[in-house]
Amino acid sequence: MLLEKDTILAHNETRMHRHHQVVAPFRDNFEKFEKIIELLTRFQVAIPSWALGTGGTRFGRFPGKGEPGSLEEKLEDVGLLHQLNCNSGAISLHIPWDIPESPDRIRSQAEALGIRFDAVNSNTFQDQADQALSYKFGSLQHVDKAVRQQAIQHNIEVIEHGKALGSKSLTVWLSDGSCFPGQLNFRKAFQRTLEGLQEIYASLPADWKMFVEYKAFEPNFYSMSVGDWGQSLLYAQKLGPKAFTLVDLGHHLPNANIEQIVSLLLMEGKLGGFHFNDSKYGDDDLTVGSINPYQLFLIFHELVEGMNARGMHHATDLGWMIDASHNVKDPLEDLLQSVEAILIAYTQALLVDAEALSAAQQQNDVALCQELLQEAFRTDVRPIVAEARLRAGGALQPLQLYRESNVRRALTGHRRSGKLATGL
Ligand code: LRH
Ligand code: MN
Ligand code: MN
Repeated sequence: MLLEKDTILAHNETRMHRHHQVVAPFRDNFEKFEKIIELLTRFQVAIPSWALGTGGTRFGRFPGKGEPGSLEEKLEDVGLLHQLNCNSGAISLHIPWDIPESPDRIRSQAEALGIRFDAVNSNTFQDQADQALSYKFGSLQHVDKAVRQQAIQHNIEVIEHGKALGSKSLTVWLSDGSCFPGQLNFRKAFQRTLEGLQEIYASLPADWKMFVEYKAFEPNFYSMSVGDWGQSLLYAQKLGPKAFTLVDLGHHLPNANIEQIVSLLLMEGKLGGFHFNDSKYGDDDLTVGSINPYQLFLIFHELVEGMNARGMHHATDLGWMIDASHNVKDPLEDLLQSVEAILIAYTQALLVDAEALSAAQQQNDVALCQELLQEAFRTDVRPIVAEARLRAGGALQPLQLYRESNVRRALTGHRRSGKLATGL
């Protein structure tokens, strides 16, 4: 469901006076302001298809109403988000949850909505109904070659689906690992996994990237075969130039210094992309910026510093995606909040006086270093983010407009199922 253009215009009109007041101080530094607006307009954050419905935990799921039941409906929802904020112009699909019946039709629907297909994700962490062999004891690490072959074949099929839609990357997240000491020979598990990844890598088209996502624990609780950035980097280095490490913010042990990880991966040219979310305890998959916005800012500071140092394009040289789950909020509201949090952190990072910071570092002026970072972090940049949206044709206040327009009620009226096709 898309909104009428006039609805957005009317919404903006009623807020325009106030907006001009709050954005005015930022216009003083005209050049910097315009540069930031341009960067924000280009910055697109992909929405994962599986975040469009209510998630749940292993204890239960409380589905909301009007959630998408088909790939077409998932695209519709991303189209609406993108219409509201002009920064959600991509969707990331998960196979087999999102196998398109007609790739051409899906492609033209996406095109009409201004949405491109981000990374395609494989799934060897669940057994599917028509599957010959089980992944209970792993997929690419499995001791049985036939299971490994099945997982390799699945990933190759995922690449084929991605090709048909115009995706340019494959994300592999493996739940492989062990639950108890002694269950697994770590070295052999690594080698088997590497061999499998190598076969998949060999099937990648020339202009594709492969993202190796790591996770410290869960569903395996003693070891994970891609458990941290070191292991992911090892795989990526051994695989070749098209392989990169993917950082999911929720996949670290508590208090990990993610910004330092980001900086070093960038330095090595091996950072591929992000799964944004927030967490307090583990892989909580909470709304981006809801728990630790300072950490998010520090990560973006390293991204901006490192990407500028390497001459990289902020918008296109890394994969940007949300990977969150919504148990108690309307998923679309939650996603609007997440995208906003990402843009705020990005804008704050763009405000950091990089030259002054570098000089202060050189002088070991620790207090000034902190001042410079916090000066940017404590700036309320929401007017800048809103101005970028306004110029792109979006809403000054996307979440408010979503609510005022009673979108969820309308969707509930014409969608039958409340069950997201994820099999979860
Ligand atoms: C599991 C997970 C992971 C993947 C996604 C498909 O932790 O959330 O982050 O990217 O499932
Ligand atoms: Mn993830
Ligand atoms: Mn996760």
